Amino acid sequence: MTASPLAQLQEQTTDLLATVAAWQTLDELLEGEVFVTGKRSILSALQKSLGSLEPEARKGAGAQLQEARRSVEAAVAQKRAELESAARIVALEADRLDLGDVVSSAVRVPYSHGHPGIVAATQRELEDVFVGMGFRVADGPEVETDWYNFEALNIPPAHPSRGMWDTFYVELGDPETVVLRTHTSPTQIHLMEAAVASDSLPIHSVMPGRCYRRDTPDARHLAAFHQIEGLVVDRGITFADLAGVIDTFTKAYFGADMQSRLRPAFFPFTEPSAEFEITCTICRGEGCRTCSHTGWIELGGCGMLDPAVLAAVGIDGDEWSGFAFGFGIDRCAQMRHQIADMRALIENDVRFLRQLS
Ligand code: FA5
Repeated sequence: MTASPLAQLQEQTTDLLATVAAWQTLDELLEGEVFVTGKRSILSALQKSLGSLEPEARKGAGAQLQEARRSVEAAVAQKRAELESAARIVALEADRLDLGDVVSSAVRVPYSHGHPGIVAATQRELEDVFVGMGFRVADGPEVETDWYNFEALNIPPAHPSRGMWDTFYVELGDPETVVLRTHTSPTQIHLMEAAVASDSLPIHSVMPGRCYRRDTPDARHLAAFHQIEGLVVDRGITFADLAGVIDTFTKAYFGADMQSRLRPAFFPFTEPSAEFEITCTICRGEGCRTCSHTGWIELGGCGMLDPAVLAAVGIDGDEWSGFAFGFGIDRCAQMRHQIADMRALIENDVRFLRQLS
């Protein structure tokens, strides 16, 4: 009697199940499947060998073999599900988009700290220079009545000199005309009134601040710009004191080799008056578009206080005299940093701002 081909089915099935349990990847499963349950498997070979058995024995052996195949196929199906799920997790992990990584490694945005704007920084430097020369720093309102901006400065209504300042009006007439100050000179009036009221003359002060004019912006003008006003009221003050202050300031701020000059001019609130110019730093005096090819840049106006202004605030012009000046702060920044076009100061182009940080 021949031995049954299924004599070792139990061990063979255990081996097949161990093989399936050892697969670690889907590739191993796909490669090994054909040897475990496919045509080249021991199970298929046993199936074929059943033909040699007696019909009665074949029936029982067939049922045994069927059972063994079911258990191995179930183990393969479970292994496939496990490995597919693990592969999905690995793929998802690989595809995960970490936005933190993108920002820090791919884009590399540099962090930069802010810094004071060039005009604010210039204002501080100017204040420092004047404080070093014995001046105090004061300020005044940007919205002024017609009285402070014009009348107290010896500019009566409808006076032709009002054309020197193209004004933004906030309110017209009744009860008072209110304007955005066109210059820092009205602060002179506030300071002198306060000194008279508190009996605290003399005055040696500078007053920086923002001014507004209906000027069309160009290489040297903005509609909102900054001035620094200077005011000295004391006994025995002369034009030589004014010229000395301006010369000292020029050398201290722009450098000892810088040229400056005073040219006769007219302002209703000073007499005599002058315009204060320095060599254009863009072309070093050669002439360029910024200085309208003159080689000089006007920084401001100045002069001895007009007796009419002293009288308007109740200061005795026989006892006290004084001078005043007013410079453009943006103009100083422009000349100090050789900025050809003043509009660059307000365009907020970060490439320009970084150069001046
Ligand atoms: C005045 O404003 C007088 N208040 C100056 C003064 C003060 C004279 C005290 C006498 C005594 P002016 O209009 O020239 O003057 O302006 C003075 C300076 O302000 C100019 O030289 C320029 O540097 C600056 N400035 C004037 N307008 C503008 C503008 N639109 N944009 C930028 N800077 C300006």
